[in-house]
Amino acid sequence: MTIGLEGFEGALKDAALELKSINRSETIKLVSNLDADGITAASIIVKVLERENFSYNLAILHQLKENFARDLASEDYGTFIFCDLGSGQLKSINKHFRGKKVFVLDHHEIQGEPAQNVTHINPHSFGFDGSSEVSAAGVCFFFARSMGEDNEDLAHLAVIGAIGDVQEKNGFKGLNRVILEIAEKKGKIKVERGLKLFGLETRPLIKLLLYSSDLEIPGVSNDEAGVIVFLKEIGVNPLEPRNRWKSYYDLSEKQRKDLASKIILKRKEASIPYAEDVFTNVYKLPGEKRGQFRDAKEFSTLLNSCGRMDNAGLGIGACLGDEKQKRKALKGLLEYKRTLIDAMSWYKANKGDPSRVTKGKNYIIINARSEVLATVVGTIASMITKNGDAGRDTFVLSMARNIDDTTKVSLRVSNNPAGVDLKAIVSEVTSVVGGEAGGHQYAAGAIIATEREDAFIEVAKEVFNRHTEHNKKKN
Ligand SMILES: [Mn+2]
Repeated sequence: MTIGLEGFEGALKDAALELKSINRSETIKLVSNLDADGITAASIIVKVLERENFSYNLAILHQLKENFARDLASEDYGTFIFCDLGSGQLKSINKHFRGKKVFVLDHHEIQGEPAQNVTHINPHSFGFDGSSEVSAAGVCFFFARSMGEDNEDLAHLAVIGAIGDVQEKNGFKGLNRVILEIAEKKGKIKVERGLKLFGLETRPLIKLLLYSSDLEIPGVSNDEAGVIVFLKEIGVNPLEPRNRWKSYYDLSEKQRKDLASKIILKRKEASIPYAEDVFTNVYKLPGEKRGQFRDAKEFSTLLNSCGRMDNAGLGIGACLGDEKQKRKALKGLLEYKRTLIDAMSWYKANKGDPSRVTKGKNYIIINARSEVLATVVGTIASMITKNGDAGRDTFVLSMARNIDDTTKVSLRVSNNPAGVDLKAIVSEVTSVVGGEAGGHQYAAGAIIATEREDAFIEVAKEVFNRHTEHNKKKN
């Protein structure tokens, strides 16, 4: 295999020829992951299959566990395409999909070797880092492009997917940058600079400033009264004349500039390092009206909510521009937000109960059992890393049960300290207590047997404690 772009493109070309050679009377089974990257990846492939006149059937999974692979293989399809999963499960794919044609388009770490009938496209094979420079949607985009140049109009979906997998860090690198350039060239994405706050399109200004822990505005972030005072200081009424809450884009350009310079001033007064570092890239979809779908970051959040609410199909419809599905997806987002609010209320009500929430020096461990939806425990852990409950560099481990005697475990850490690898930590714990680990450096998780919950917590505590020891030595 040739390393680098040449090798990658060569392999993509071969894979494209292979797909094109399949009989159009066959129905192809498409299997993807339920997060924003998986949904955008699937959307790209759906569009390609439609353009190539294939019929397809879609399945969305959390994770390609061995028994899912076995069940899928028993379905009556001759060709399978896996997106955003599969590279870590080559062994079970080889075993169960003998005699079937399989495509794996993934960016996770590779475990094992593909069998003869498995066309495996993964950037790691060509020297690219799949965790930071291309997502599964990106891999699918490059594949789509080698199927036909007209598919370049799907580039924005790969940008949204990469954002969903946290590969955007004040810009993109590597293959993601190539994708962004194509998206810009095609008029599908326009890059602007905006305040480093989430929800510029849709959040009321008050909430935008209140939940601004990524930006740190002294006296304003996490301080409701502080937000009101601050808005008064800069002469902004948070309400519109029609009594609707104003969002960032309701402000005039002058007001927006004013807001930014006042934020910088507050940060300078509090001697925050890099006080002027308040802007970030905003990726706008120029074809969209103001709102959830115009900002790639907010779009990706919406897709995540579709996946977590068991509505990935709506997300795919939204990606492909179906207005009705977009409206439904927005409704689903409201429902998702309510689910999160309920889950956070559960956490607040139970955080004093040591049988449910354990706090250590550098960790918070939450076992919600069946009291919180398993698909949102990861998001809850992320929220707790930001809501002030977790100090600096604090691990937040959360777990909740699935319906099949398994438990979903999620791990996050506040401030994302360099040198901490959550995927490695989860893998270490599962190697002792069993279960299947997955994820990335700053967002990892596992599926374990429910009866192993306590064992998992005990081993995780040991690993977290070792991290404090390590930090003490370092300082
Ligand atoms: Mn992914």
